[in-house]
Amino acid sequence: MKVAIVTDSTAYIPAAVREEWKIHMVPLNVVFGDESYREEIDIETGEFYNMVKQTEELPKTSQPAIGDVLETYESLAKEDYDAIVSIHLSSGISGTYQAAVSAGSMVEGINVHCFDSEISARIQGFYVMEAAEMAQKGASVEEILDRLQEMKQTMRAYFMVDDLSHLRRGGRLSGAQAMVGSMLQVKPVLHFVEGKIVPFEKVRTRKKAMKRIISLFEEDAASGKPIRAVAIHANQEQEAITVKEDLEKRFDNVEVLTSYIGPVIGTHLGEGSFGFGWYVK
Ligand code: MYR
Repeated sequence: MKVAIVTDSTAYIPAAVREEWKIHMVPLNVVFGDESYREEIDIETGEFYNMVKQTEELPKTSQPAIGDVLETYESLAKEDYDAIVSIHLSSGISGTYQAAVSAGSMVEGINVHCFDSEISARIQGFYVMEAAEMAQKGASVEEILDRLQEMKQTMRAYFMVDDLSHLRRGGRLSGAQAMVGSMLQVKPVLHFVEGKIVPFEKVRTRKKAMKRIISLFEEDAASGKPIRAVAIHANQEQEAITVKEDLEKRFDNVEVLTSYIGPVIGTHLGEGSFGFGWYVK
């Protein structure tokens, strides 16, 4: 069986890796005024953070048009694929997954199976890479979807933002409306519950929030189980590298990648945010 793997730009899998693993990508858009940029195609991450510093009007984001997703599926239907597995950022924060489901119901000649990662960024990318590796080995759709569900059982992620106003402005912070005013003064540790972003714990400083996130990981790492993790930065690469090196030195059962928060997720989190995600391999 030949299964095509599709994802969206917010998995932040670099172009060279996508090419090597035949991962097809549908971009979300970041919009500055009247200009719309397709993430990972028209705009680089570094360029995005510079633009945010230089413009007064803050950017907005938009999901891919159903027509664009459909075009991707139609071109795969014309190739020799038997089915498509399409993996997307959480349906609780974006309409992208729903757009994929709609496009999947319209395309002719191929079945599309959409997977809601209930997360985003390179943590979503963990699912994409696993699916791509399995697809290259000839796994069936059922085998791939079963494995993705299995991964979800141990997948954990926490993140912090330097300035909560971005998340509040974009309306992506749930379950904390009464707390939001007071939380603007703190650096809350956030996480996803049922696909939505909710506060996990209130912490006073950025340093303490980072420490708390890492301590949550250390609890799992201490089990000795083989763990794959990712440290995700928003324009502060050295911080992610330092976290990776420190953890890999201390835990020999742990592999830590580093990745970035690109324009679309960066619009909602802001520069200086930091995320950490992991699963038991
Ligand atoms: C859209 O316009 O459809 C895109 C909306 C994206 C919302 C992003 C909200 C923040 C996600 C944080 C992920 C953190 C992972 C460590």
